[in-house]
Amino acid sequence: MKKKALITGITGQDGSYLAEHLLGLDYEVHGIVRRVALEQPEHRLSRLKGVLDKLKIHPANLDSYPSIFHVFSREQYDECYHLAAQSFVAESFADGFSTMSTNISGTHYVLAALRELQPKCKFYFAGSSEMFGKVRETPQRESTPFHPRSPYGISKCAGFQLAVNYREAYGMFCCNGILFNHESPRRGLEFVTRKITNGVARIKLGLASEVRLGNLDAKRDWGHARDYIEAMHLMLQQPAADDYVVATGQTHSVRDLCELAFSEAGLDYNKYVKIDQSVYRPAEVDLLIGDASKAHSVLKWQPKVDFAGLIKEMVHADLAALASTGKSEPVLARA
Ligand code: GDR
Repeated sequence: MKKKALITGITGQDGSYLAEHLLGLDYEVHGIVRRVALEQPEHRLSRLKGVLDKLKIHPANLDSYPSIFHVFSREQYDECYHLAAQSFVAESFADGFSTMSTNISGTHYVLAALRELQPKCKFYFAGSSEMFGKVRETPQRESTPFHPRSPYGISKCAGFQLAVNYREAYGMFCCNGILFNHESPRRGLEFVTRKITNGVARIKLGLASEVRLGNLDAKRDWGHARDYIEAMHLMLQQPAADDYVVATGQTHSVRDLCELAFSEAGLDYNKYVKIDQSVYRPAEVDLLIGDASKAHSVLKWQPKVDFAGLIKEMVHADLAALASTGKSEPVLARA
C-alpha cells in the first residue's frame, strides 16, 4: 500500500520540493490549494509544473473550518504537512490581523479536523527560527526560550504550542520543525536572498541599476530548502513525535550575502546596493544561528548545500531565467 500524504501550502517553495521528494519515495501526494490559485495555474502553480499531473489537488481555504473539515472527510492520510501560512515577516507588521488569523486559526482548524476525523494521521507543523526573535542564547536549540519580534513570530509560537498541546492532550503524533531560513531559486521575490539574486541578474543584464535594501547587518543562518524538506519527512518517520531545530549552524549578514551574490556575477555590491529606510522593520531579529545537533543525531539529517553553494545556484538560476524571458515576476511594494 502506498503511503498517502497531504500538504497544505503545496504551491510554495517548500511544498513543491516536498511534493517532489514524497513522489520520489512512492507516496500518493495530495495538496490543498486556494481556489483563487487554481484560477491562475500558470502563475500560482508554476513551482509544481514538473509534477502537477501526479498530484491530487483539493481546493480549500485555511480561513474556513468547514472547508478544511471537508478535505479530511474525503480521504484518509498517513501524514499531513502543514506548511501553508502568511510567511513574510514584513507583511505581518503591515497586517498583523490577517497573519494571526491565517497562521493561528488555520493551524488550529487543521489540527481540530484531524483530531475529529483521523487522529492517527501524523502531523508536521512548520515552526520557525523567528520564534527565537530577540535571542536568549546563541546558538539557538530546541530548549531556547521563545521571544518573537513580529506578529508572524507570535503566530508561529501559537502554532507550535497548538501542536504540542494536541500531542500532549490527545496523544496525536504532532511534530514541530523549527526551521531556520531556507532558500532556493524557487524563493519568492519578497525575501532578501531572492530579492538580491534577482537584482544581481537584472543589473547584470542591464534591466536595473540598483537594489534597494533595509538592514544589511541582520544575520541569518541560511540553508537550502531542498535539504530542509528532507528533515520534515524524517521527523514523521520516528517512533515518537518531537520537535527539532533544522539549521546549518553557520551565520552570515545580509551584507555578506550581497558581497557574494554580486561577486558571483563579477559586480561590486557597493556600487548597486542602496539603503531604503522604508524596508527596515519596526522590530528586528538581529542574529540567528541554529544548533541542529538533535536533528543530526536522531534524524541522521545533514544539510548538503552550504551558503556559498546556495547563493551561487540562485544567482545563476536568476541569470538563466531572465536571459531566456527578459522579464521577472512582480515584486511586492513592501519587499
Ligand atoms: P526572514 O526573511 O524575515 O528572516 O524570515 P527575509 O528574507 O524577509 O529577511 C531576512 C533579513 O534580511 C533583512 N533585510 C531585508 N529583508 C527583505 N525581505 N527585504 C529587504 O529589502 C531587506 N533588507 C534587509 C530583514 O530585515 C531580515 O533581517 C524568513 C521567512 O521565510 C519566514 O517565513 C521564516 O519563518 C524565516 O525566514 C525562518
